[in-house]
Amino acid sequence: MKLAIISDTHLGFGYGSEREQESFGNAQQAFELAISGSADAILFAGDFFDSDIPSQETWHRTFELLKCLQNSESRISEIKILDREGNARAARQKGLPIIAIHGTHEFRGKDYKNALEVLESAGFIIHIHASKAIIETDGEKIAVQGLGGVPEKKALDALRAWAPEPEKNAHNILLFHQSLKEYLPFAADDEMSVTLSLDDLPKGFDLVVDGHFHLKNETTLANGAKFAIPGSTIITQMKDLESKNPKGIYIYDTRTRALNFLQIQKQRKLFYEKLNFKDASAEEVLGKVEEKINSYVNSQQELAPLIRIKISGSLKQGLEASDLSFRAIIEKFRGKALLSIDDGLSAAAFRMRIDELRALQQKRASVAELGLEILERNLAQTDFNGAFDPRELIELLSDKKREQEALALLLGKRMK
Ligand SMILES: [Mn+2]
Repeated sequence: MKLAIISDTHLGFGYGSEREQESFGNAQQAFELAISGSADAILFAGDFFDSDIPSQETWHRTFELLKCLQNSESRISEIKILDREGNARAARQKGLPIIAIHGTHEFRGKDYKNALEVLESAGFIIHIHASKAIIETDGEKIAVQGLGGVPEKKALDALRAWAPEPEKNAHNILLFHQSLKEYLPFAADDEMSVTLSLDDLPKGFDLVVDGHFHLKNETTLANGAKFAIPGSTIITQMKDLESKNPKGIYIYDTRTRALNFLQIQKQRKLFYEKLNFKDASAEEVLGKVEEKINSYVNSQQELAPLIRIKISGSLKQGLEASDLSFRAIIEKFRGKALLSIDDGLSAAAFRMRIDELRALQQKRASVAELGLEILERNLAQTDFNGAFDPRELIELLSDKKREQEALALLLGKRMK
């Protein structure tokens, strides 16, 4: 049997932004890959939706999207679901079955219905949570057991309480949606509370699938099981690693145990660039940023690329980060690129000033002296050099009545 393995479609991601169609477009392609890859069923590892309470627009588009599965042929006529207590129910779904667990994004408290339970009620998917789905076709028996996403702190307890046993005389697959200690460098922002590691996973499964991580990964576990992270079908975080890992789905063959990764054809590219400056002018920073963006943009791109530029270093003295405006650049590339410019220059300049203050404080100078010393040092590196007496300026500024004179001193000298 061939099974498509898909995860983290995040339907509804970017709602209200230029990217609001993307999660649906990518999920559509992922499902089409499953169909063209002759999958008999789809296994989904959580975060189908981006939000626990999807908008009406998201529901509507989701129903439209899932029609392609409903209209697709399948050899599987019935799937038997067994809950923890062994109670069975027959789950029927028109077309190509999709067996899904919920993710952390759909997680809701036990008294509430999550979005995937709603989708199951509407007949679009089969939702499992701490339960198993048995598929029997052409003499093959596949048991898919799944645990939906729970808060990381509770993951180990939840897994131990559930303690799934592999089904006898079947090909056994386990689905879950959590962080793992071994993959923390790629993890989201929940690293502090991760409780699960690969060693905690139940034994005796042929294939173990984890959602949640948005970068695909596959390995073989110490106990011989295949382990696969399909990754998300959409870029949700503009991290460097996402720029190097195209999105797609797995097709898994239960007879050969081969995992085949198929890329989504039309997907938005992410370019990630770090730029460092030292005592740079505004022109230099803006020029370099524009040059970088230009090198990533071309007219053949069907989807405007995401370009993230992380700027660090220092501006030349006398220039504030607030003097630097990227508005013109963002305007220039509107429609051609989706820009995210992370300006770390201000932080650097600020930190430098704190360091200066600390050094001066150790000299136990008076506040006025500190002010003068900072002013002199900064002026020495600007075009103002020697244009007026800094001490005179500080004295004028320290006397409330003479503020106008201080202003005249500055303006007068500058106008020369
Ligand atoms: Mn996710």
